[in-house]
Amino acid sequence: METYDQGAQDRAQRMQWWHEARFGMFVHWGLYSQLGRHEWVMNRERIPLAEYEPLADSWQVKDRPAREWARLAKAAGMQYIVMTTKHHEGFCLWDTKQTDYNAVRRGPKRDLVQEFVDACREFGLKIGFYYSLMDWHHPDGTLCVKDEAARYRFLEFTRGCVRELMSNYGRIDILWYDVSWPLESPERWESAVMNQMVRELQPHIIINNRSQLPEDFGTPEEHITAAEAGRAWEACMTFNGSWGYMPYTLDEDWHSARAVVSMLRQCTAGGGNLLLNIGPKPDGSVPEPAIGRLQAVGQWLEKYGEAVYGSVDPASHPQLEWMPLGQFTRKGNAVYYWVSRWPGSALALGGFQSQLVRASLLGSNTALPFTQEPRRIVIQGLPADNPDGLPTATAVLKLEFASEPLQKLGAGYWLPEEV
Ligand code: FHN
Repeated sequence: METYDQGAQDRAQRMQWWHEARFGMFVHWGLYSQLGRHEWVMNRERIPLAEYEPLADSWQVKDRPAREWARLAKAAGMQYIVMTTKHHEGFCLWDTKQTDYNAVRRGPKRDLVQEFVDACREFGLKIGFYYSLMDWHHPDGTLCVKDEAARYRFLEFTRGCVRELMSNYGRIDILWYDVSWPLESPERWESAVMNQMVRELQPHIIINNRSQLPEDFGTPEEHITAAEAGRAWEACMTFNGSWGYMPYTLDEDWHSARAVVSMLRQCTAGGGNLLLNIGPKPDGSVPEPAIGRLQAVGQWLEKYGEAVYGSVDPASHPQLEWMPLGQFTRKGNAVYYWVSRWPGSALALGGFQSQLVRASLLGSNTALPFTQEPRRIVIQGLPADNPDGLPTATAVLKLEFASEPLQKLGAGYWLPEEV
């Protein structure tokens, strides 16, 4: 059955900023952060509700930690933040009338969503709300799958929560649904009705695919896989294997700044976005391993961001080949070669059939001397050492061609079709 796509008409216009933003911060923060054993701890350890609920009163939060996240996101070159307003545990971080199990009535005695929104606006970041449809705390959260009255009550609760989030905090840019267990179809969730309400309340909003409707973008998780041409997508990735705070990790468990740059290249090359997660400590502080890494990524983006931000073209069409010293992204007739293994003062690229007009190192606008034969470009005048130092050690060359760049390198050598 063809699903009515209510956001189709103005999707390109609504999503232009999001595509050009490329890079966002994901924040998983809730009662589970106090236990430090992953955000699924309640489920995986089958913690009795009587033992888990008191976490709502013991949760102590420092003064406005969201300003720390926003400042770091800005420094990292991130353009938007998506924060958990309610995760599977069912605890609401905002001033909701749907349940007393919330951060204003219990523990922090503050509207943590309001603080998050204020911080994003202070630092000029777009605002995303994560909302878990699955709810382990609500009495109808499981019953809804086999009891029609329970499903009605649970959908009233769900729509009530989403309506509050879309009505009480000003302009919200992204709605990031998650885990639509246990109802098995968008019809049973009545997702189209709910998302129509969302779009009426927030006409410019961008909605992900996890209310069981495709909506505006796909969400590959913990892997970077480009969607089919024309479909927006955002890879969401943990920093250390856990979305929620997890102190039981080694430094080696955290993706390096160099790995994050590589993720950015994969996302950019496929025309997608990267949503990289931090799991703040219970008081809201950012785990130390994330801070240095994100600052290094931000310094890299200050120098090489031209290859990442803005409108990009898939590096897979027309064909650009895999190369041993680096990998490509593309904007029209310009190709960006992200060199992660520096060759020294000269660099050769085989197989380009388009006329190279200019070669330069991003970060210095100096044209580099080059030669181009039918199958081979050699760029000279490069620094002996990688101009991008540790920890990212990934410099970017910009190659401007006279026409759409086309590279062809068969498995053979000097084959006729390469001439
Ligand atoms: O179960 C959740 C998980 O805890 C986390 O929130 C991720 C983030 O995309 N989503 C679900 C797993 O797909």
